[in-house]
Amino acid sequence: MEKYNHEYGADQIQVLEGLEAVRKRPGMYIGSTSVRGLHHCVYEIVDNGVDEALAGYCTEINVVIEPGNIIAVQDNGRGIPVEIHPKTGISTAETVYTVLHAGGKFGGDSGYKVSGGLHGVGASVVNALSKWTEVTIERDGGLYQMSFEKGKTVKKLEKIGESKKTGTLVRFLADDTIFESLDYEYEVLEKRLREIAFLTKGLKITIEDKRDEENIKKAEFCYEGGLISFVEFLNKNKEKIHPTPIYIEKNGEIPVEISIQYTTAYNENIYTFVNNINTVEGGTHLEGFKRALTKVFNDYARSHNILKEKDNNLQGEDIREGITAVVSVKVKEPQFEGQTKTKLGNSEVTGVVQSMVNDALSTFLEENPNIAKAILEKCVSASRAREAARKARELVRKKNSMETSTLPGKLADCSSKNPDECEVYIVEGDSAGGSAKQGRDRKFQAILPLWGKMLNVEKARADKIYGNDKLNPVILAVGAGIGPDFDITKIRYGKVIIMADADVDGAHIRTLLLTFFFRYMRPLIENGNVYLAQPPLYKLSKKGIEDVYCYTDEDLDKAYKNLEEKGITRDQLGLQRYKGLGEMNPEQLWETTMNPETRTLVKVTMDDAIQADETFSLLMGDEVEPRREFIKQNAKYVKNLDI
Ligand code: 1YM
Repeated sequence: MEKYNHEYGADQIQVLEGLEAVRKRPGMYIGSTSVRGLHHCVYEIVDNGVDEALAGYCTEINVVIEPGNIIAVQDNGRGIPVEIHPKTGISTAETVYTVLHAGGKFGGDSGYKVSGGLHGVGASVVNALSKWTEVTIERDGGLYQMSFEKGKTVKKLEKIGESKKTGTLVRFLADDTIFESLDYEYEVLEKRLREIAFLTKGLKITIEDKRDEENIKKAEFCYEGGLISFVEFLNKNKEKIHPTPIYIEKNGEIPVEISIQYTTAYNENIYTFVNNINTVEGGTHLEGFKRALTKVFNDYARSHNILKEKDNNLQGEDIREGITAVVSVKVKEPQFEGQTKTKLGNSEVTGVVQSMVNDALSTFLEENPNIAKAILEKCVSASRAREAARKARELVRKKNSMETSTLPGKLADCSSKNPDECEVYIVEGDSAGGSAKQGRDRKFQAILPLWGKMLNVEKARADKIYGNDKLNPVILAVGAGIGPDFDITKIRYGKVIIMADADVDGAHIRTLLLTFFFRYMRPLIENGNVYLAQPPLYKLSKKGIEDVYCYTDEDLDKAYKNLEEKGITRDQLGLQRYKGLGEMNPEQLWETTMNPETRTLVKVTMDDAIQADETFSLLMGDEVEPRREFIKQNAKYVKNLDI
């Protein structure tokens, strides 16, 4: 066995100071110490395997969540180099795991790294933020291992056996004194790994959650179609305008890869990635794509007489109606801007994407006139609908401004007129609305009951939304207009609270309202004005003790245990399960769900809204199977699936 000798030299002391800095200010390196940051650690390690795949040496990455929230990531690449690194005097592998920002710089002849986490940090940061890390490398016929605690080497890289294979296995336990929680969400990791598989054509990625041995979850992703498969996946429940997604790519200085497919939906879904990172806030690549799209389709429409001389040009939004697209670019030195650092700032990218799409897409359209015609028909009808929507909006605006004093008939308004202290509960159903009206504090709480079948925002264009009799009360009550006219400074309530049953119908109405706010009153969500009320699921009662309300099944278990400790057994307790808000009397509703002193409100984030928007087409689509599946996964307490 060979062992690398070492003494702490000046370099090593610097290393320790570097890792100490990571532990002192983890947020600076990993974004946050919430579950988001926790998941980020997994991505950092996976990214090293993805880089190896992009370099052409790795075909498979396996991720396992082991019992105790230990993460194991294994790839079948070349294995991290094991020889002594000339600069640090320790093995390259140890260098990668202990020197901040080591990454590819130590990698010798490999090109630039295109994958890589949001914050450009790597293995050493994950190592610094872990209770322990263990790295096993198969390379050059040997099996090597090293381990660390809180980033410090406790076992130097050592050859522990022979191996004919090559690859790297990293296992780590994130430090629970740094992260708020170690509860990895399987679904979140699964979604991201699927995304990486789509973006890395041919790479096989597996995930397995072994934490609960009675409920082991696993998935395997490998897409030979790359972005085409991605778009097919995104559109799987939608009606398509052309059967196969369009695919264009260019492998220049800044490689660009794009896939596009139009559907009969009315919204646009453009996902953009830079070095495999989802740039949720868009940026220069998206800008270039949109500009080219608008130009190519207008040029085509003019030259093929679909737009006559007297016609106005189609607008960008007309051309993006119903589009699903994925834009993926690789940039050597990406600059990330924006609130969540997910907006590409490199200005040189706009022109590169724009000219590539100009060339490739116009060629595609010339070669596929039937597809071009089908898409342009949709664009032209979108442009007519936009004009109709503008007129409808104007009508609503006129009508609403003439009737400023006429609030919706069903609204029970509050007496205060100060938006900062006012809140409106949007309540599902008349009976719950009745209880809420009686139970509220009428000084600052308004109640707006909704009833009947809501408009399906997914299947209606903007012109049908303005003036719709189910949505108009919401628009009037909020009081700040809609769509491009929405003015956040005019909102009548600082809190818009959705109060719906904890069942399938409730989930449905919540998703629907969130989608509506997301698409037509987005600043309301961005500004943090939208909330979800949390009505209890159960009540435990017994003469002589105060009622105990439980909001989840876990709450109920805890409550039983607490009461047992006080000598009260289960069979002494009455259990009421609330099937709906309507079953609560006004006092109960006030106490559990409306009283600011005792209630829990969940603030809706943009992430929630995006999720709702994505869920929406699933829930509202014509196909029953995905809807049943969604509801099974999201409404565990629903016993009879009557859908
Ligand atoms: C499960 C995590 O880290 N795989 C991995 C990492 C490296 C290599 C191969 C690699 C890279 C290069 C040459 C190169 C890394 N090497 C380095 C460094 N999987 C995982 N697989 N040979 C092997 O980039 O030239 C950093 S990461 F710096 F040592 F080269």
